[in-house]
Amino acid sequence: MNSYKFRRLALWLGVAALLAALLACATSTTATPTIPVSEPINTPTTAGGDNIPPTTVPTVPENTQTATPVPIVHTLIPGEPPASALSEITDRNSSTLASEHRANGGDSFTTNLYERSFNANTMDTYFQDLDIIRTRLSHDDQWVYVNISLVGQNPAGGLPEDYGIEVDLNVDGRGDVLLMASKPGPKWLTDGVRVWVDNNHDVGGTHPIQSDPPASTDGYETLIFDQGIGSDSDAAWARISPTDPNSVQVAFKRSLINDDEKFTWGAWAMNDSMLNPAWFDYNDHFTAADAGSPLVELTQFYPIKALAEVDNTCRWAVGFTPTGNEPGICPVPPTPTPVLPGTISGIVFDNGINGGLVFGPASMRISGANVRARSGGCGSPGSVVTTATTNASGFYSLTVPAGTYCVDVSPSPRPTDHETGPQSATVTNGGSVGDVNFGYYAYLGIR
Ligand SMILES: [Ca+2]
Ligand SMILES: [Ca+2]
Ligand SMILES: [Ca+2]
Ligand SMILES: [Ca+2]
Repeated sequence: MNSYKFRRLALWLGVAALLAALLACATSTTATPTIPVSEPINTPTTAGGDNIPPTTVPTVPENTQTATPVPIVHTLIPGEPPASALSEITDRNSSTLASEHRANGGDSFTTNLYERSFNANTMDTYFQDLDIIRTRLSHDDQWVYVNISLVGQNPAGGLPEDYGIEVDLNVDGRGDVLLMASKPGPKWLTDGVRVWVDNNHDVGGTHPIQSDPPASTDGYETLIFDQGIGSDSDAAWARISPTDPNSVQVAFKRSLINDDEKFTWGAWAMNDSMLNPAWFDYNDHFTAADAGSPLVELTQFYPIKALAEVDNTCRWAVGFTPTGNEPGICPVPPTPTPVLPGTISGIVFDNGINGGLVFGPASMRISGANVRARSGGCGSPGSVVTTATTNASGFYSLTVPAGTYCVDVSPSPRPTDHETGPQSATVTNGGSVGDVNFGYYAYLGIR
């Protein structure tokens, strides 16, 4: 081998070695962490019309300076929501009046409540996949699950709109966390799921829930979770319910709301064009005239205009019983007064000969006497409600619901010629009437 050939061989060997080293280097820097997941994550799905590209974290491997997208790795995927709900909300179904181009109630612009599953201005297109009828929230140790049921799927199939919830952690009416999922697919995915918070506490403007436009606020200004990108890549997910094609399910980690156990929440469904976190509350961003109304009786505002293709629910409580005064809370049904038993009590006694009918220290107590309460006053008593037998101290106690009763001792325990007659007693709910005593004595003397 002459020196030229030797130099060329050496050059080729050097280039080959360099290439091998570069290859080894690139392979090692693009290896993804090997935390196992039980199913494919963050792959685009064709079901439900999902056209969201896979979420990637751009990284630049050392030495190569070539951007290699690395799929987000998930370590924890939501499971199945617990069977029992902690909190449920029903919402108006507007399909019944959709042919009349109007909502079935349930819309109150002034209090941030919308029932607008229609197109703007004409309201001649009704969107059943934007019409919430029921929502339920449950949680386990790790996750909060919300199921949002719509009237039906999109005519083209699936639920290709934006669905989510708003959480008011301190129950002041000012929403604190907004989670929205766009075009959920059949499996739990973080794709399309975003979470915003309101760090400067101006959602709802001066008066949360109440309308006070024009808004000079930024609403939910901070995006803390963007389709798997955030401090916790597993924080929030969505899917179409595997058991109900008309329901969207969202799941988020309880840590996302600081493991708060007392809050209010409500659900939203809207067209993507209407979702703007800076617009919360929508009745601050729009004026009533601009927004319009889906209620034909509000002739000044009907039909819906700028604020269209939106449905939401009133809010309900988790972890406490609402009083009805919480801002945005659903109507609280009046609590029926609990029915509490009351009592009528007294002593049955014998005052001997000429002893009168007043109970005193010398009275002899009669045990085993049968005391009864009949319904109504003694003017015209009704049937026997309850009876009691006097104890060794002559004492009796009748347990009765609130009402007026005629109380007497029957049969008479003493064959005497003087006795206390039947007595009327009125008992309030849970109240007690005492000293309804019955005495006996025999009269001896000149009549
Ligand atoms: Ca509805
Ligand atoms: Ca709040
Ligand atoms: Ca407001
Ligand atoms: Ca804000």
